[in-house]
Amino acid sequence: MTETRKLRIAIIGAGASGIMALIKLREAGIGDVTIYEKADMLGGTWRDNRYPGVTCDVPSHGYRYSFEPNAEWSRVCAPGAEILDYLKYVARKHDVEAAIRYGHEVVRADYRDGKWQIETSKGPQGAFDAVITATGVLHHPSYPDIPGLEDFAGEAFHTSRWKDDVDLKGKRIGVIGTGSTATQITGAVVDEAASYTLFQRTAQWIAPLPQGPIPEEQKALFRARPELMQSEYERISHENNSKFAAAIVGANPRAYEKLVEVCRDYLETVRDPLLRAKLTPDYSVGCKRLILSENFYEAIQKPNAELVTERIERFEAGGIRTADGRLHELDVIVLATGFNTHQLMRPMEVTGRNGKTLNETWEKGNEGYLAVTVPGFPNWFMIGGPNSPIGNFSWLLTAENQFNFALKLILRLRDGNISEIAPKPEAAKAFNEAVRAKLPDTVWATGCKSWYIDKFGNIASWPWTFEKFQEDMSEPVWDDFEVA
Ligand code: N01
Repeated sequence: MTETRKLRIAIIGAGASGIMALIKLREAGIGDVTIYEKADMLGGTWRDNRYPGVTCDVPSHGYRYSFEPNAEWSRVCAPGAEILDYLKYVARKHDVEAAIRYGHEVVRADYRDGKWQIETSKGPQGAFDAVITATGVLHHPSYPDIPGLEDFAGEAFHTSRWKDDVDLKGKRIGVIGTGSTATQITGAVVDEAASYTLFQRTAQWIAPLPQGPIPEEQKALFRARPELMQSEYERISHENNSKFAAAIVGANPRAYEKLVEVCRDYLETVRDPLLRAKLTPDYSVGCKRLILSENFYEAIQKPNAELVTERIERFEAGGIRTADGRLHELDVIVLATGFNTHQLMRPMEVTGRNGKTLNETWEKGNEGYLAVTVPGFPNWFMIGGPNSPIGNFSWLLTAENQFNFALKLILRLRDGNISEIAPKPEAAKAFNEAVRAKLPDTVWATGCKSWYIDKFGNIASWPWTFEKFQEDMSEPVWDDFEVA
């Protein structure tokens, strides 16, 4: 006879994915859920990244939970603070805060006797039937391996550790890096700086981003006719998934050609041929995550701005010394040097069945099964696990798809007379072989250094179309799982 068990579930992380997971678990009738969050506020990446100019580069009406439309977005692409407010609003509406334990960093998770024993920075938290990790991908700041930072006499900080008390007005500002973060900062601060120096190691492809305020009439229309807002959500998701995502994995060559053309045309708007040459990448469009910007080229052409491509040798008390011997005198240094993307939920110590740790399992690169589960780690479900679709499209949509897949497995635990479920090692092996076989078709494998590929050559992202991802997430292949 089938019995319904009362499950106790831990979610790790109160960012966009963790909030969504809690809401959906409750909807499914699973109420004994705790979210452990190491910070003292929810919001994840949108809490941590509050640098000037922080904006989502996915259009606002496509960057929201499927179940929480929002007619009030102020701009075509929402500023980070507005997304954080949206997450807070959704959390309030669904009474999420009551389930969050702030200031609890999960340090250990041990699978013993069919349960996960969770320990946080505040001590043991007891046994859980299942764990959902919602710890984000772009989370651990990466600091440059350049000597002398401690010698610098001014202010220096990473973009995700922004110092709000540092006034940038009239300062000599240096920014290291030319990723999405640095380009957004450039547009936002160049005008108030006495001088603005951008240190570029690798040029980036940039596509122009349609931006601007959403007119009041459109907001009113969306309030009055939510079905139109829904169509807009579906249109943006479709555009991103069938065109952009497909172009990157080699499934839509026409969309890819168009993307290349748009980027080249945008680069042509740089007037000075020398500067244009410096800004011209020597690899394929999309190999590194594409940058979308409304104003980067315009900003870097301002008279007080300089693009430095000489290699940085070291930091000194007065600024940054480049390999040509020049000292770039600075008051503030911003490290827009990205994130350790392959670390995922670690340094948390996770020990699965038979005492094998996640660190041991992932010694030669992160691998799972369909990005959500890992063999040997029963009842452990990842939102944002290895090979999740990560790119220029809505993370919220990816997270919801992954959670819906995990929920089907969790419901089996609840209703299926079983106490553990994990992917079969051979199923995971086949999945990872397929990932490796598909990688050469993608633009990420065309020869560039990017955070998509780890030091072993493994791809962190999903190498197929987003449609295939949605299809794979729609129903588990039950034969690929072992149960106890
Ligand atoms: O980081 P990055 P990011 N010396 O890793 C350079 C998301 N995001 O924070 O290319 C000199 O892209 C490095 O140079 P190189 C988005 O997914 C989203 O900008 O390695 N330079 C590179 O230029 C994005 O992809 C939004 O040669 C050094 C830069 O630092 C991801 O976050 C907005 C260096 C790092 O670029 C990360 O973006 C912002 C060194 N030692 C971010 N070390 C949205 O709009 C590193 N660099 C949604």
